[in-house]
Amino acid sequence: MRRSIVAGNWKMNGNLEVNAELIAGILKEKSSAQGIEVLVCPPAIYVAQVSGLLEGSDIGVGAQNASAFESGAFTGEVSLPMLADFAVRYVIVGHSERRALFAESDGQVAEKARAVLLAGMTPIVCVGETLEEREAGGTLEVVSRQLRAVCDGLDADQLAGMVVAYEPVWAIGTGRTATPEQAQEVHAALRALIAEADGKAGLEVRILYGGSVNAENAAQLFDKPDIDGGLVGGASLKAKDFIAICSAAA
Ligand code: G2H
Repeated sequence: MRRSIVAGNWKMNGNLEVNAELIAGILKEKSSAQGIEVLVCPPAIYVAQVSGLLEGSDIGVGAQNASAFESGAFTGEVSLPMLADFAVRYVIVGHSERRALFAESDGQVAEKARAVLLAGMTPIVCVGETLEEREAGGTLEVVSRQLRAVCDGLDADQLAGMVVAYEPVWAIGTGRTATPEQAQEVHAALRALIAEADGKAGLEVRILYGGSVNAENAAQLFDKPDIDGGLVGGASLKAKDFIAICSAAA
């Protein structure tokens, strides 16, 4: 039995006041979403604030990105040990916005995922195809290439311990969601790819769907056998919507 996860990816949104209100709202409503893992991923500068606000709760804190290097001359970067100081346990790696806007390659994403695992944290590895790639029939080839780059060289425990997020680029922030069937097809293929390397890891690894998940479409998506929760952007910025999505995964 895989435990579902719902992770809120705040992207570059929020401020001290808005974050405090959002966390208060989430904590107030959280009792309706039991039995799943819930986490929020604020911008790096607010990780300390949010971590403090969530202290003593069962909601985790994740980072949206991190350096693969431990320390040194990397201006502007945030390291994993720094994030660990603030109780961060999850790190999103390879989000399509990082790949497209900050030119992160499959190789860099793989290095980051490995560094997160070695730091004893959980990487949420994002994969997904563009609209052009989908229309050319290349979806499974693209996501398999992206995931294989990360999986190469990982042992069975590491494969089982990471989290994968399938986020079709054409569905991100567009209001256009993959149908549950489209998502399930890709999730099943991603699970099969991990199962090829290790059967048990294939069964255990959790695969989230991301891309315009909202309170209305979440239940149908999470109902699919290979969808173990969601990585939620826009809808994670409203406590009621976020908790409704969490409840749909519970
Ligand atoms: C996809 C998702 C969160 P949204 O990027 O990672 O964002 O739910 O706004 O499409």
